[in-house]
Amino acid sequence: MKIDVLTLFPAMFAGPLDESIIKRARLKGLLDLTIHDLRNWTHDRHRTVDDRPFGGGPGMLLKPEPLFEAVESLQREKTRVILFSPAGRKFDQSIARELAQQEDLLLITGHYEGFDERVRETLVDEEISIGDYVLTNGALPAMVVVDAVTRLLPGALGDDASSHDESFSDGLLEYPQYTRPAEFRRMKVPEILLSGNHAEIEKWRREQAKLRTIERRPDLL
Ligand code: 4GT
Repeated sequence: MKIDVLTLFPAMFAGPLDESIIKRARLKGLLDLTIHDLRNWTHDRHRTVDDRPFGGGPGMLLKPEPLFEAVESLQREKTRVILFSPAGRKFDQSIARELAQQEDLLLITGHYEGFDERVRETLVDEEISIGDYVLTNGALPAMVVVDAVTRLLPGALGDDASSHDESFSDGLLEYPQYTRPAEFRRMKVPEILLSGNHAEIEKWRREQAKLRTIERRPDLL
């Protein structure tokens, strides 16, 4: 899968996407990720990307020209163009699954107070929010989406983790898990997990997952 990111802060992306599973997916060629500096599509001496809103009011907006030129130069036949903003569709695992099916994503991250509305109207296929809170810019949301999507690409996870994900996509929270030692500071691992009875362990885990979901996230049920 190819993902292009348009940002004013390319340096923010160094680090988080160069570690662990994402790093491996890139090395394996599963993910072809390129970070682009939006200022590369400006033409003035100051590389201006923002301007004041018509009608007055506080703050600055991303002006349309660099964004249009950038998207037009980067987009290919099947590119899905995604804009990050608090006004977007709320990101979740089903959107991640849907995006993981695409060949080509172009992620636009904002800054300042937002975008010229014409960007939304004609340049963008879909607007996504990662949750109901306000951030200084869209770089972190873009990284969240790249991470969630990349781990779903076939071959990105080890076999253990991917089959686990499968069994957990029943929409429940994770059941409690333990590793050694069986007793730690007088806290004991539930007896059932040490029993070797796999049918009973499965049953216990499903029960625990349900209880936890009812208690913490009834909205998921
Ligand atoms: C929050 C989100 C987002 C921002 C979110 C344009 C000005 C948007 C700054 C940017 N805040 N972007 N995508 N919850 N802030 O997804």
